[in-house]
Amino acid sequence: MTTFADITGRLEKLAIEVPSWAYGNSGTRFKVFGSPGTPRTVKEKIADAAAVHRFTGLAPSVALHIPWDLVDDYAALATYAGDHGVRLGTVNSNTFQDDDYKLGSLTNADPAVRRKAVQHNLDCIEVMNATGSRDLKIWLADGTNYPGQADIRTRQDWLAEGLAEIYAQLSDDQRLVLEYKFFEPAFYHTDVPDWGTSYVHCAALGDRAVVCLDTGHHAPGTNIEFIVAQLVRLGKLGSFDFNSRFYADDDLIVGAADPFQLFRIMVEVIRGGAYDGPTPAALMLDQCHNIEKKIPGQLRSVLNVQEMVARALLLDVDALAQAQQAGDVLAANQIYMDAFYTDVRRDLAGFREERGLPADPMAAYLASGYQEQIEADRVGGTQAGWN
Ligand code: PSV
Ligand code: MN
Repeated sequence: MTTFADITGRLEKLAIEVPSWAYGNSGTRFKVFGSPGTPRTVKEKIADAAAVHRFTGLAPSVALHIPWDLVDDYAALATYAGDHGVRLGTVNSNTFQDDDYKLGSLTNADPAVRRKAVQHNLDCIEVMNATGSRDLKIWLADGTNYPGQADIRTRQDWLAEGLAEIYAQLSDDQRLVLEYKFFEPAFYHTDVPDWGTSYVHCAALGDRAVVCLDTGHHAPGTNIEFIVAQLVRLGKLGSFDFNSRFYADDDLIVGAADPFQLFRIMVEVIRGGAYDGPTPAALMLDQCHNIEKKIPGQLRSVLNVQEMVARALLLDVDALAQAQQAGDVLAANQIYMDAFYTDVRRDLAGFREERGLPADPMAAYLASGYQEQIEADRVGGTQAGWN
């Protein structure tokens, strides 16, 4: 039997990276609703991310998206983050919003566009050098809408060439993280649609190229924890973009749609040594808060991850291994489900209090006046969003 007291040391190691864009406005293709208090600047986004960390102790770093988070001086931005108790994390390149990229970026048939896309990623590496960030995360919107529109095989070759040029520019302690997504915005084929394609390119690049698994980027019914197990086994699971979905890439609060799936994923992460073992994966969020308040949305997200990590750590792995070895199907399943059904909320409240954090971070945030303050202060200017 594993008790809560047995897991606190491991639970303390939980660190979740929050996305800067979660604090800005986002929406659907139908409407982006603004909301009072939304940051106008990158610094205001970082201040909000720092609030999430202050109330939870769970979110020590913030991912940037370039050019959404363009500033003149990234070293100064890193200092600003440090002064607020957080650091700058993954740098996400963005080759999906410029008109030149309509028919693709790293896979565009026009060599000048391919060059531009490579150069943008090299510029992002310069940002990483200034901020001290380890990871360059690449997600490509590249793909086609109609069969025959492009030579899907040649595009793989262009992709490999472009990635190799970018990879060559990384320093020894930096990583290239390649995200995949099965469709959207392209509707027929996507150039990096699945973990296998991402893996193939990362394997060709080298040890410091790893896969990013965004939980919203699979067809319905996909067994995501199997992909996790496989990538961890191969030493290629670099990071997660956590969110949840009911239908497609919904980018909802992680754990909202299917807490059990989050539990199953975390079991495999821990099992493979990708939580606190030799091959840690970065646990990041990639979410949009279209209708809920953004800071509470992020608080709920990191707390949901903490809750499922605690339950996954409680899994009695020795008893499970015995039942599995004995071929005892139902006993093994019961041991697994017992961990999932363990209510850890009271223990987590005590765990937080012992560490000088509020027992209920959401209630503490709502009572703190921070939300009212930013709503009063942030008047005028242009609210940040996907631009
Ligand atoms: C694409 O859908 C994606 O998951 C990528 O990570 C992007 O960078 C991000 O969303 C933007 O929200
Ligand atoms: Mn993502």
